[in-house]
Amino acid sequence: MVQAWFVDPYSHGDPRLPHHIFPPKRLTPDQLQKQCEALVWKLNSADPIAISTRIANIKHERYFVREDIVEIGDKITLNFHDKLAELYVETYLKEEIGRLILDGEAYFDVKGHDNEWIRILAEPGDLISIPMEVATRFTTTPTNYVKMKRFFKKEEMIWAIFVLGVFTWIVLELLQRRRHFQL
Ligand code: KMT
Repeated sequence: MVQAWFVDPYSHGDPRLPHHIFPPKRLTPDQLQKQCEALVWKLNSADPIAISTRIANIKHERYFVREDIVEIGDKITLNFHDKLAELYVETYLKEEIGRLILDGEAYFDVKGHDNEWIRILAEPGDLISIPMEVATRFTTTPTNYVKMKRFFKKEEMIWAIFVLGVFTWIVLELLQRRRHFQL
């Protein structure tokens, strides 16, 4: 089961530590979904075909059409600690994003309906989908490294611009031909 728990609002140390409240209060995936709409899946089958099928089903269910791979780490990211501080600032997504952890570890914090932070531990094989317009922030764990595949609902803007460009060109060409025949 993907691990999630309530964050202690009075604990202000290193964000990469777990920051459990005392005693710890954990959430099941169902409770997590009720509290903050985040969806989680543990893809831990030994069978790679079963995993690909589950990913394909989740992509289909959530309408994920585009994906990329990102990684962040103290050995590969320039100004790693500044970047981490930037990613820990509360933000709101413009669209739902799914993230499948490929390597390393991270925490995704999501604000629940009662305005308290909930921390999701993201480990290899975990797929976490955070909805749009929900407060969220990110940090690695003290392992200082994570690699993940992200899933998006929208095609990249560049494709939209390309398609619009081709469409405009076709319309202009047709108009020009029409004018040519009318002369
Ligand atoms: C994101 O989408 O920016 C993240 O998941 C943060 C970590 S990877 C740069």
